[in-house]
Amino acid sequence: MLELSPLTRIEGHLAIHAEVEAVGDASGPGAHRIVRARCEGEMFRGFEVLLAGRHPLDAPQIVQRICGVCPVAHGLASIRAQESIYGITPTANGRLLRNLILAADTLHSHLFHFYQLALLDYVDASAVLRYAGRDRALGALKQWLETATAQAASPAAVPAAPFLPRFEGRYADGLELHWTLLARYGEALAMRRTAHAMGAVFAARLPHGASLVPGGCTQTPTAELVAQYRTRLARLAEFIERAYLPDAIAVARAFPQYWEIGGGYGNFLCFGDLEPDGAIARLAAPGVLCGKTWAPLDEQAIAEDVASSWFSSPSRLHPARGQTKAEPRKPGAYSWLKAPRYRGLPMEVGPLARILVNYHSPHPWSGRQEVDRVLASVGVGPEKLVSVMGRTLCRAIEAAMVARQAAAWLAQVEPDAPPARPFTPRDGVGHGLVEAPRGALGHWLAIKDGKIAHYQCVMPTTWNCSPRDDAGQPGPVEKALEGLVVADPKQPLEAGRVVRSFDPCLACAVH
Ligand code: NFE
Ligand code: MG
Repeated sequence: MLELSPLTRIEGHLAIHAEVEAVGDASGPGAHRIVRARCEGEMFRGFEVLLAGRHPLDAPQIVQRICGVCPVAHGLASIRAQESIYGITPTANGRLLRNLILAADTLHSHLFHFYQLALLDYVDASAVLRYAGRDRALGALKQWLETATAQAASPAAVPAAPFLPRFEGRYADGLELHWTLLARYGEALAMRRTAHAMGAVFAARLPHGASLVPGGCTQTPTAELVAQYRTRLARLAEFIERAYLPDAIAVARAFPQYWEIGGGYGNFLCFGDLEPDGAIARLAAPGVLCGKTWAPLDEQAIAEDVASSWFSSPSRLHPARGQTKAEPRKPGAYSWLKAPRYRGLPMEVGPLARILVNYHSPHPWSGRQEVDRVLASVGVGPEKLVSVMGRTLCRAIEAAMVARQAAAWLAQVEPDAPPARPFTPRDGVGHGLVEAPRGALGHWLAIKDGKIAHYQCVMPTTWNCSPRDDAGQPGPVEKALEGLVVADPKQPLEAGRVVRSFDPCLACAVH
């Protein structure tokens, strides 16, 4: 057995259990291959249950508490669901301000994933110790690492996070990468703070914004606020171009074998990042991609299976009819995640899905050249993107695109023009689809007698980390782990790289 439990450096509580078989000496004396993997979401939260009976206008605030990393996406999904019921659309300013708040949230999330969560799968903090003294700027980091190492070596000591302990295994060769990237760990934290401050210019506060409402946004965009956002965005854009994108390319160059690893099904789903509006460009349009076959999105084709999930509610329901009845003793179940499927198929969602769906779409897409340019600089073609490195690099490419698009949206904001339009709440059924940092997110809502009668969410990580469905098909992460060779199942560094390339958030996934 191979166990990653708990899997650290993700959000929420995830355990990976995998059956392995020995593969012989060609891949190393202790090497094993994963035959079958299980992705286990270990916690139940119950947001869908607690929303029932509440006032719909409370929902955007409550659902933002599902997560501290992607709250804006939840707030927007809830608001769009209500707008579809109230028969309203946001004002032009409202739409732009909401895009700008979501852009800030996406940038903080992508930076956080690369520098604080995934990076330590590739760089080795102990390399800095071995070559101590070469760079004065790293003096404080070195001193901290030495203390941490001494503590970790003592049996009584608490292991020192975040750099130690870590799995033994093959990290990047050569010192420069470790050196540069570890030094950026702290700088990226400051950038993440800048992204939050940028979103808060129009959201009043973040992570959980206070200004998102049906009809737009409550914050009137004065010229001064626009300037405040612009200053922070310039700082972030500079960091992404100088550090994030080049660093992601450097990791891709250092680990070329990960273009071949962790692909999974090759099925991708994208909800599209904005409501359609002729005047406002969108970054990613909706669509579905299976292999190289693109198709338009059909929201009615979504259903959630629960054969392997701790729920006694019926299986294969569309979320507009979905139910959440927890059954922790259900035989055969192994996860608190349901298994969302699209026409019965497991689908991957996230930055890679957004980019591939749009790259292969029959409609023109402005990001295509950028993707080709970055891939040419690494020397691989788009067919290699369905891999661990593809996910990692697409997240960085997307961050650069989001920063540029945010500048374009900011330029369209009309200072002092109305950020929202009035509306009258009414009963009905609706849904709101959003592209959250981790992928396609949907909220389905019914309002009766002025109260929430039905609320179902299908989260990005629920798609990616789903367990086996009613037909026995593994979820996308489970599939991506199948066939993976690990040098030592007791130090499953390679499996961590595969799972973290999806940037899982189990807090969202179990909601
Ligand atoms: Ni908790 Fe989230 C994003 C959403 S993941 S981070 O992005 O929705 O399921
Ligand atoms: Mg749900």
